[in-house]
Amino acid sequence: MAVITTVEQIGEFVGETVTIRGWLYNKRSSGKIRFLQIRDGTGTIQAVVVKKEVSPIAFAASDTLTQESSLEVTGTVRADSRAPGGYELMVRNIEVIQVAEDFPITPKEHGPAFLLDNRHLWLRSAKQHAILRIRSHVIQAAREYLNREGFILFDAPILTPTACEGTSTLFETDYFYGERAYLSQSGQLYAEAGAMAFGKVYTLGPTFRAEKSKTRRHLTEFWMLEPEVAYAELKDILSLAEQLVSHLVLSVLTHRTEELRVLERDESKLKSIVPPFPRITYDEALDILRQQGVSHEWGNDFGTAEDTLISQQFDCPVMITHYPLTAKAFYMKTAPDNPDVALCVDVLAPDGYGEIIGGSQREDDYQTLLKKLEAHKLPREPFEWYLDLRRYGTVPHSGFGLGIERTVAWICGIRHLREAIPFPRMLQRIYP
Ligand code: NSS
Repeated sequence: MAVITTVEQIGEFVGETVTIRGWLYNKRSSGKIRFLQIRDGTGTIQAVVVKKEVSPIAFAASDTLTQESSLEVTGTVRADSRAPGGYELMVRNIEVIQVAEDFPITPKEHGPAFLLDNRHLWLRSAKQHAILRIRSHVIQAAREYLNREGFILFDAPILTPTACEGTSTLFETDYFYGERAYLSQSGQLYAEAGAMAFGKVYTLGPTFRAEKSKTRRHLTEFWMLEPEVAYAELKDILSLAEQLVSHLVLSVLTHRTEELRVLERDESKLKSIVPPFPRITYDEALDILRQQGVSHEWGNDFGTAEDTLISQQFDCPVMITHYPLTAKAFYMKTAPDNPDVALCVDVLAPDGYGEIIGGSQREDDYQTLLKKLEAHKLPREPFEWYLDLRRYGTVPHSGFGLGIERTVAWICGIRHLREAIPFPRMLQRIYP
């Protein structure tokens, strides 16, 4: 019996006979040789089937194999610098598990609607595979960074009695005994309770926005990473944000080079993502827009178009602070030197990618928070527990939310968020 291994590990077995379990990605033939591209989830390798070196049954099998047929291939590992990945498998035997039906996704071009209808199969293609491996790595690197910095993972609930980010994008559902429940827009409010209990916490989970907008930057279900820190002011989370983001980029550059190559990502652009990131205020961002010939009324938040224009002016993520209070959520702390602006930050990824992080210092004074709830026409009762955090040992505290899909899309250099999550949920899509 040959050792069972993976394409990723195959370099450890040069000269030995191993078995790879996978699927046929592609094949071509030349006389008495068949070249099978086998993918096994960890990578792809070329398996060379020479007629006189395998049984007639195995050789015949290599001819019947269709795209995505499942198979186990046993062969000798050969190092070959010309082969993609650096290794080839000289086949001794082929065990066919299933000859697949005609696979709908062929190497030819398909439209996005067709690909999205077949998302469950599209996941197997090289580009999607690379993006989702980078996504997995980004999450792993984020956890690694925050754990190292002494943060505690603090899972927030998904079913909640209140809105965190305004009532216009709430998914509502029936709860028991006539109560309503809402799918969480953000774990933040709960993370604040966590920060008062543990000092430094983070939540990581799915969040929901009933966004009626049909842009390439909006999903109705997306994942957010939300660090929250007690005794931290705005300036403290600005440095946390730039340290975290540059760690994520550096980690992908170091550990996911093959995937970045598949995506043809310009790595030099990622290599220039080093702290400190430029910091500007909302007012300075307005000046940039004005220089670009765009007039934007003071008081309104920036939309996709403004974010794109501003972030095109920078090679590094830019941190925009001090937005008008009117543009932001109820929980943000007012700047001590200007009653009209919030101690908050949006981080925009460069090259027009736009917002990847939103965060702030939180209002920590009981009376002021009460007034802010009223000003935003939010009911007091479901927020009593949140007000308690200001009754029992309140301290300055701050945090932010990093959108996983926005960050992954930017690092991968892909245009649309829908490819940065295994099964995207959008205005007009909930299948598959
Ligand atoms: O609305 S945010 O700007 N901020 C919050 O939710 C805070 N409560 C986070 C916090 O302070 N703990 O969203 C944060 C990020 C934003 O920068 C995007 O990267 C991402 O979440 N985000 C989205 N990604 C995909 N689709 C949609 N619809 C979306 N909305 C926000």
